[in-house]
Amino acid sequence: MAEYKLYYFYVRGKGQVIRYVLEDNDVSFEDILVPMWSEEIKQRCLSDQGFYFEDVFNPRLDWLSKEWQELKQKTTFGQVPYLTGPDGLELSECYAILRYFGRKLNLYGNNDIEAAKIDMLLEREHPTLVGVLLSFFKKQDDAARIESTKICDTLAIFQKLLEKNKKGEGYFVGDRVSIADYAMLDLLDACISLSSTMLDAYPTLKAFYDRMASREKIAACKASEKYKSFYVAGNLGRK
Ligand SMILES: N[C@@H](CCC(=O)N[C@@H](CS)C(=O)NCC(=O)O)C(=O)O
Repeated sequence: MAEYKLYYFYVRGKGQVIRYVLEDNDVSFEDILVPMWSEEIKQRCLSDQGFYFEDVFNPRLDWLSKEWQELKQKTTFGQVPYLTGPDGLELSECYAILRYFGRKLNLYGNNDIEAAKIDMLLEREHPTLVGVLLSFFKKQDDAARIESTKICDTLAIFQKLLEKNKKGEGYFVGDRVSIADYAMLDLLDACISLSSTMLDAYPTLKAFYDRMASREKIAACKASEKYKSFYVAGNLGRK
């Protein structure tokens, strides 16, 4: 039996970074893919090529699938990702889950300073990811999405920070992979979904992305039918 159960929707969204960490570090887990929408809303998402709505944090109850309505009552805050594990562990908030595995799997730097730098990166990366994900819920063209998320400015800063550590040829912090690197991989995936050429202007970041994406277990995960079926965000607009 798997040690952990990770509940999330069949999208990358806020769940994929946790999946990457678990897959890449051989953690036994059951990836429970919950259908988010009722069949009617799902079809609307798919036929609209993305259902556009503002109230993503408070969707109407009757839009949700029966499975999600039921599970929602059991989760800590009525949202996913949600993790259960040994000794009655129940965790919500995706970066609390990420940090838990960071500590547990020794992916949190070699000392306090490295851990603080990892935290600093996560504190900026997470709202950036959320901004990109939310932009997919708005009916606007990609140029407006890129402009409104200020993603280009943020990527330029992330690239500079990466280059400050061992000329940008390794990881974001220290000399081994950390949860900050998985979070950056996940953010860069979302950027590529926004624009397939987005990383071309950031060669050091692009090389980092290629290194992370070609780690054996990450590459296997990305090549899987399950991963390929995932949409980037919950409005099912694009992969
Ligand atoms: N602050 C939470 C937010 C989680 C969240 O927004 N979850 C969304 C999916 S990404 C959700 O559960 N939406 C469905 C709902 O609210 O019914 C986190 O970072 O984990």
